[in-house]
Amino acid sequence: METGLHERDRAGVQDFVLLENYESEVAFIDNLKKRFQENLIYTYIGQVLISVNPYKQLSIYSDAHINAYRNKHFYEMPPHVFAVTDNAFRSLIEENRGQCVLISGESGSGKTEASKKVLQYIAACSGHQSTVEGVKDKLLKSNPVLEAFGNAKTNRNDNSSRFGKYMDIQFDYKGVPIGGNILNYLLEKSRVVAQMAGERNFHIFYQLLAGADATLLQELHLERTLDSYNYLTDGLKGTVSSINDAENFRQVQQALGVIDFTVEEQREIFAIIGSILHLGNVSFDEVEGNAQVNSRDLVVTISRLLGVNASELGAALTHRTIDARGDVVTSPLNHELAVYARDALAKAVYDRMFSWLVQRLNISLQAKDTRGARNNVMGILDIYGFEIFKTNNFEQFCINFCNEKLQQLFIELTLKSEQDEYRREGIEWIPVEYFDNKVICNLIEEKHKGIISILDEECLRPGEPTDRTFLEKLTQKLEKHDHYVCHEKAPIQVQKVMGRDEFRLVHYAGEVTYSVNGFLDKNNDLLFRDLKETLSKSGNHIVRSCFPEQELRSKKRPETAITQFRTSLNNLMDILMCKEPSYIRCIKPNDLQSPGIFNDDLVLHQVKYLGLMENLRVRRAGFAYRRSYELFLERYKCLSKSTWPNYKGNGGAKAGVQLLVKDLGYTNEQFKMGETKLFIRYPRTLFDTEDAYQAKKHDIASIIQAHWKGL
Ligand code: AD9
Ligand code: MG
Repeated sequence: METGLHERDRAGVQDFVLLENYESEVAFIDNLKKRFQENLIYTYIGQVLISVNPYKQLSIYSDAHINAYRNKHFYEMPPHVFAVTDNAFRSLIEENRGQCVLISGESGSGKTEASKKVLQYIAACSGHQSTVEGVKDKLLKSNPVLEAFGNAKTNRNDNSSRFGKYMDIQFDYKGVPIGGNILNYLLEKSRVVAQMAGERNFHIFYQLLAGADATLLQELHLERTLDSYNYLTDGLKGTVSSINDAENFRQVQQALGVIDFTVEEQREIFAIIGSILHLGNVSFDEVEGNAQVNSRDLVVTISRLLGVNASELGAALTHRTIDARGDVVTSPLNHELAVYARDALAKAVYDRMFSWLVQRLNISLQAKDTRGARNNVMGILDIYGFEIFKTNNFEQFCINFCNEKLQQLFIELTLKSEQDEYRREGIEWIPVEYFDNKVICNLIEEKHKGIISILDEECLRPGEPTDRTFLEKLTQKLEKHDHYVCHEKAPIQVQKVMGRDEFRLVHYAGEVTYSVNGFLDKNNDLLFRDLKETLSKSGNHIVRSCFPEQELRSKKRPETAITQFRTSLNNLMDILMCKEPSYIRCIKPNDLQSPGIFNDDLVLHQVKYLGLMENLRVRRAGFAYRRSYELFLERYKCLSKSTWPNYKGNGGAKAGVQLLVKDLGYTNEQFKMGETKLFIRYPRTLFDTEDAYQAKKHDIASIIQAHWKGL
């Protein structure tokens, strides 16, 4: 662990604000690297925590570490996720201000691990009561369950979250956790039916096959061999060395028990997972253009597991009924459409079951007594980072849109609010330029004009809309936009690598080329009515509640996938906007998931798009630290005769601080007096004051000790 506040040579600086050459990217990377090599993975920019994934277990998360960070002021201890959490937690309890911890970074950078550390700290430090232990246990145990169903091995991360998660923890006025609530965002359900080379389906499928006992497997008609299931054979066949599926399955079962899932509910969940594995093996023959199910037995097995009628399921997999204003027509599907219907069924069942699971967790986490819980909420956001792949699809479009929104929030809450604070406090200073990505958010989501509106319009248009006609409309309407690049207008070198079915967006974090293939289908997210109807009558309670009958009766067209996503994101922004944010920016040091390797280029790219240089410039241009007069005076009053033991003059804390800083020898350049706060330009000044305070405290303690000894 770092020893002193300003040990800086070997270990670099622990707050970038202290960096001499703060405008240099090279110096920035160098500092991160120096620290990484010393296993110091955390560094601040003011209050923002930067975390570099060490890809190895460090002994910095023990109970002793938790205790060391408890109730300490932010900069008294080396940077740590515990310090950020402690700071947020204390603001929550002492000032009654709702908090949120926003964790961002690209895939594999350590967001989910960071979110678990936040939770670990909260569970250890918040109030204890026997009923509360239940709440804490449930909050902690929700993680393995969500990870089993929502995470998968990708080429970037063996435990990649394939959904976005926002978790609220509710506290009573004493700081005792009394409940929680989880919101889930856009599960990558296409993974259920197909995976890229080297990747896997969601963990739970492998866990079930490896960890279930013989009786459960028999009940589900499953065998342990992974090769038997088409939905598992696309990508990486088999197991992953870093993952123990069987052990994880036991943990999931145990966790489900703690979160009060009944035996029946657990049985139904695994029946659904089993049914999906079998569904992937259903194949079709085509006779005179009509699809026919190849194996009746398989359909019977699936129907038993899903609790539906076998012949009805067989018919629904090969037919489609359309209700056009009262004219009900049923027609057979061809082979291609039957495969489409089967996969759509697997995806829909899995996706809705996942949302059901979250809802069910929420019921279990619900606070029993919400008196006094108002405002006392701490949120933790762990959401997918910006993605640039070789081929980028609808999913990347949604994920990157989400990141634009979060960047917008970061600007609103950090860069803009920092500058607003100076204005409000009447502090003179020169504003810093930064790129405001609102223009890109608008390009995507503006009503009638943005990409989302154009996509939805095309999805709803009668006639024969296709991905290509969508692309044409996009280009027609947006070709003049600075952040939209179409094939025809692209610079020659870009054109060379861009297909005719692609468009490019200039995101704040870099340029991304999207292939329009599949945009319409994925946005329509169509599950044929026949299948919905069959499921709505299921004897499996979970399935039945996921496919309610009302949905069939509703005349309204269901909202498109992207519109649902936009609405849920905007709701999230509203939730976050009214809270005080803490930021954890995660960085991935290499692409190999290996310890000890620090790839400068890779890190620089992330530093740039996370906007860390801008963040530092704003922080440096202004004042590194600020404190309300009351807090500053209370802590350091012992350092001046004029304020010790109490300041008795007129003019309140502000006047007291004025005398105090004069006695401390602060120069005019080092500080400014705002309306309600003292602003200190360099952390060094504050460190010196803090050192003087520590020495004084020590002196006072020695005097008292000597006094008692002498008695
Ligand atoms: V993704 O967007 O969900 O694909 P994350 O969540 O950013 O991604 P994650 O937290 O899952 O990444 O971290 C990836 C792996 O890095 C973990 O499984 C750990 O093996 C490793 N890791 C991350 N943070 C730490 C840490 N603080 N200490 C040790 C870590 N290992
Ligand atoms: Mg994650």
